[in-house]
Formats: sequence, C-alpha cells, structure tokens
Amino acid sequence: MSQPTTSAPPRAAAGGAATASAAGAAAPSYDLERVRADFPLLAQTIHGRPLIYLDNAASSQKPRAVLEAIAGCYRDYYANVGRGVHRLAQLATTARERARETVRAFVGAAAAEEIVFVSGTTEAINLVAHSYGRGRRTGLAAGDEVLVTAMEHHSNLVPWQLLCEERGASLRVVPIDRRGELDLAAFRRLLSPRTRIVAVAHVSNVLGTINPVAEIADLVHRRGAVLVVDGAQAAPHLTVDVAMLGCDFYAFSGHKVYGPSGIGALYGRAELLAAMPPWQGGGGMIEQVRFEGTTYAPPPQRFEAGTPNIEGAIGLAAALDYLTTLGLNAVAVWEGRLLQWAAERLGAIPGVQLVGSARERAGLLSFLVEGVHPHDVGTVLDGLGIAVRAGHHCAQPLMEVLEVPATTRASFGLYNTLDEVDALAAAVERVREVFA
Ligand code: C6P
Repeated sequence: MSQPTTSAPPRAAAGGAATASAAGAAAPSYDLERVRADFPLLAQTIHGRPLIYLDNAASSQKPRAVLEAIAGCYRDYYANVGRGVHRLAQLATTARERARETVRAFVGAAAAEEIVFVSGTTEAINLVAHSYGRGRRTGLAAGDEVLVTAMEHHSNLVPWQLLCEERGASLRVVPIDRRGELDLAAFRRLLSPRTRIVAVAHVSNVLGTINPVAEIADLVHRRGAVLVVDGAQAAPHLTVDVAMLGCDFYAFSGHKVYGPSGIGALYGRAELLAAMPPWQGGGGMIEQVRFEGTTYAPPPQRFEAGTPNIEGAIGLAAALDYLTTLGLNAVAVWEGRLLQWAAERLGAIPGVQLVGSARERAGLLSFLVEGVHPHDVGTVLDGLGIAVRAGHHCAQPLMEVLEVPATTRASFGLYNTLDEVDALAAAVERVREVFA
C-alpha cells in the first residue's frame, strides 16, 4: 500500500477542532507565554538559534513543578518505601502512594490498586504479556490468537510475538486504510472465537490517528477477549478515562506527559490483576517467603518487585497535576490548532507529502520531502534549531505498509507556538532549496 496522504487538514483531538483560522494568538484562557515560562529548557539556543522543540512524541520537556518535585523528594524526604518504620520512610511511602492516587484519577480508574507503577509503556505491555499471557489461569494456549494493528509501535508488537512464539499462538494484524485509519470491517472479520488478546494503540506515533477504543472494546468483549491499550501517545493529548474507554489494560509513559523518564503506569482491571501471577520476584511483592514456597502480595505490589523509582512516581504525579491544572481540554484545543496550522503550512509546500489523514488525530504530523531522505531533512532542521524525529519511529512494519523507509515527524506539545510552526514550514522550504 502506498502511504496515506492528507487531503484535508486534520481535525483536532478531544476538546474539538479549532474552527477559526489557525493564525493568531492562543485562546485567552490559555496563557501560552506563562506556560512556556514554566519550562526552563525551552529558553536555550541551538546552533545559535532559539530552540524549537518539535520532538514531543519521543519525549516532552519538563515544567519547573516536576523538577522541583523530584529535587524536593531527594532534598527533604528521600528514603526507601514500603519497608521502613522511620519517619523518612513513611513520608516517602505516603508520597508515592499519593502519586498512585493521582495516576488513578488521571486515567479514571476505580481504585488505586488498579495502578501498577512500571518503567514506561514498554514495561507495562511486557508485564501484561508475561503475566496475563503466560498465567496459569489466564495464559494463552496453542491455537489461540492475539490481534494487533498495522500501526503498532514495536513495544506493542514484539512482546506479543514473543508470547505467540512460545505458546504456539498466532498473531493477526488489522490493516489500515488509505487515510491511516483502522479498517474496522477487517477488524470485525479478524476477531474470532480464538482471539484472546487485542492490543491497540490509542494514538499512532507515526500517523497521529486516534483509534476508536470504546468501539473496539465493545467488539473485543463480545468475543470474550481482553483489550490492551497502548496509551503512550494519547496520555499527553487526550482526556483518558478507562471506564469510558472500556479497556482492560491501559499503559502510558511519564516522559511523554511532561514527567520524568523511567516511570510509567499500567492500569489493569482489578479482577484481571487479581488473577495474574507475578512476573518478577524480589522484595516488596511477597506476602510470606519460605524455602518451601512463597505467597504473593495482592496487586499492585505483586507486580512491583524491588526498590521502585520513588522520585519518578512523585515527579510523574507533579506532571499530571500540571496537565490537569492547565486543563486537558484547553491543551487539546490549542494542540489541535497547532496541528491544523502545521498541516496547512506544510501541505502547501510543493514536493511535501503529509503522511496520514485520519479524521481524528492528535499531536503529530509525519511528512516526506520529495527526493530528500528524512534523516537529511532532520539534519537541516537541526541546523536551524528545530528538533524533529526522522526515521522509522520504532514502527518498521508500518513503514513497510506505507512503502517508505522512514518519515520526518514534527510532534507538538502544550508549549509550542504558531510562530514555531511557521518557522518549521520555512525550514522545510529551505530543505527543498538546499537539495534542489
Ligand atoms: N515512542 C517515539 O518517538 P517507552 O519507550 O516505553 O516510553 O514508550 C514506547 C512506546 C510505545 N508505544 C508508542 C505508541 C510509542 O510512541 C512509544 C514510544 C517514541 O515515537 C520513542 S520510539
């Protein structure tokens, strides 16, 4: 299949599309200057030019609130958690459990026990594949099927391949259409009585497509399977409500939601987590250990062996508080406007092809410049102070479907400006001149 092309500007994510012209200042309720002032790193220059950071889908920058929360933990109340009776240990444990409650509220889970701290989306999905996928009560058998989509990141693909290989199960792939949307008719056909697990990105990290998770959940549950949602690219842009989405598992990473790296969260439905065995053994995940055998702590501790990323959880909570205070709807409206403006500006440049034209999109824009390899595009943009990502974006099978080796990707965050989008468009025009 050749790459999906953009014929119309994308619609904004949750929160509604920007209806007015994309040019102009942010809505009065959204104080962009103040937001930018919260992120110290943005003030720097790169190669003598003001930094324009458009690689937010890889990792976003951190507001002062997050930096201070991490520093405060180390400075004022750091100790190991869940073990000590002393004052500092209690303070650190309480702060981490408060962070768990913040994550619970952020994703709309019913109970904090449904939130497992992990190192990120990759670990969250591996946890489900190992524990649910190989569990005595829940695990896959020969002949079972796992359904993924053609737009998955390697993190939501390789763990399922490993599981299928080990268990004699089959991996099925839902195709996408020319817009870069899931082919739901094919999805329905591929769901079978043998389907046990369906794993889907909420938002594609290459196409920006927002997948209809609630609709998918309904189909999956009618077949008696479970739905694992990779929320890595959704959590920074959309209001996530696992109850409304109806998913069984939801994974996201801290470093993409303006929080620290090395921390993330897995939401798992309580009765599923309760039925799942540990996937790693060690301190903190046990009830009673004897040489003859061990009994395990209930979730979420059952899945959190060893000393955790304490300051990471606290930093993550600070990031989620920051996002919530700004308001995810306001953020989505602003980012929708950036995306729409970027699609209009880049789409108008001769020789530039936008990749993906899903009707519901969030956060990012992939594109190709005729006759120029994406790595060269990225290098020229870097020389102009603009950070984008160029490559296969850890989605090699999708690149094969699109019949391209790579794309250049501009991904937006809550602090980007329309002027930065204009600078990106001017820089891409410059790329065309350099390689003419
Ligand atoms: N995508 C990107 O530039 P980790 O590395 O575990 O925090 O997230 C993995 C991951 C999983 N799913 C999706 C949809 C993702 O986009 C990512 C990370 C980055 O697109 C780095 S490859």
